[in-house]
Amino acid sequence: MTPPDDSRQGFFQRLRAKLNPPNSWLSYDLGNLFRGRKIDAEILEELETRLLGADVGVTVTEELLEQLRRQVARNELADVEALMTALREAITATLLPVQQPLRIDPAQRPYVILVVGVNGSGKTTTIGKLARRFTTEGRSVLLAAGDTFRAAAIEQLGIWAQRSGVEIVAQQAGADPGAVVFDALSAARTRGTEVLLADTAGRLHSQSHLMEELKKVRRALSRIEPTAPHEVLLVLDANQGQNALAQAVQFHEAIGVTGLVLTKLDGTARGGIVLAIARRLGLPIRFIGIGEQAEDFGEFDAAAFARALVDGASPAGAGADTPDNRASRGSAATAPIAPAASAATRATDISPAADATPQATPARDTPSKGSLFGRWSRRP
Ligand SMILES: Nc1nc2c(ncn2[C@@H]2O[C@H](COP(=O)(O)OP(=O)(O)OP(=O)(O)O)[C@@H](O)[C@H]2O)c(=O)[nH]1
Ligand SMILES: [Mg+2]
Repeated sequence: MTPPDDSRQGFFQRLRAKLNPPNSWLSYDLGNLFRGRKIDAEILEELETRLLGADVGVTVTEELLEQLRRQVARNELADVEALMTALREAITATLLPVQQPLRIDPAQRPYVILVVGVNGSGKTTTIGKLARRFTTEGRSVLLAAGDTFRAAAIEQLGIWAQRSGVEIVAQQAGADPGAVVFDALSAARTRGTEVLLADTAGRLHSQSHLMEELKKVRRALSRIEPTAPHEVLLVLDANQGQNALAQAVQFHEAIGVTGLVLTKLDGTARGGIVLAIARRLGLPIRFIGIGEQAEDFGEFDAAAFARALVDGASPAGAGADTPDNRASRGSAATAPIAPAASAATRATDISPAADATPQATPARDTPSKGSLFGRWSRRP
């Protein structure tokens, strides 16, 4: 297994390489094509198209464009480079309010984190990554196998538990998830565990009976500890674009979300959805996932994210990948990255260990991305 990359710098370099590979969809060629030109309507229009294509959404795109137009009118932006800097700053400003890291309150022991989301969004993987993160920080961790529905879910969580040397509380498949988390919280209390991470089965936000079940899980926790869960972490797959936004709205309405994790930002052309989510919901974005391994995970940082989005990978960033990293991610450091496995195509029943190589799936983003690039490359 690759050792965890706890260097913050290393994570952000990989974020740049993965979120927005060298031929980035947002700023690709913008500098070269319009080099030396004054900012005009055509350039702004192209930028608008790209922002919308990246799922930034109409509202935020208009806000960003309006601000840039005002700066152009004030003659503050001399060239495309200045425009890119201004865009980066405007994106950072949009994201800053939701840059609120998760802080484990030592007064709450165990600090209970309930992890929810639709099928395949990355809940169990996120729990594995969090378990690694917390144990690396020296905290004691217990996992609750609250997904009693999907075949092999308990085993999958068990493998992650093993990797971090933490224990897991589980019952047989089909058991009442409320009973599992109840037992797990009791055990964590008895043992004096610092963090309890509770997995749940994936469910569609539109399935009201399953949302009711989630409320029951929540109530089971608060029967033991009225303040629990202390964090309800909603895991969203960034590839889902605007649909992730709809999920967030409905999960939040149903059970009250306190933090978000955006996964699969590696290789998605829809990273702009982070802006739409930030602006629309204002919920703290705690972490982002940029791959399947434990180290492909980090705290959300508004400025770093904006830089990754606008600048893409610098040669230094791509070069920072170790041979190990490159091996485990295919040709990530040298070639555009294939879109992450989607819920529909992933092999649900294989363990994360067997699952380490990102799966290339038919690129549902490719047509628009391709045509955008095609349009660019045809220009003089
Ligand atoms: N590329 C990439 N893959 C990820 C990321 N996070 C999770 N995955 C993969 O996405 C797939 C689904 O992850 P899970 O953690 O099983 O998702 P889940 O939400 O627990 O799924 P259900 O329990 O079925 O609802 C697995 O193949 C993971 O390895 C990420 O940040 N990037
Ligand atoms: Mg799961």
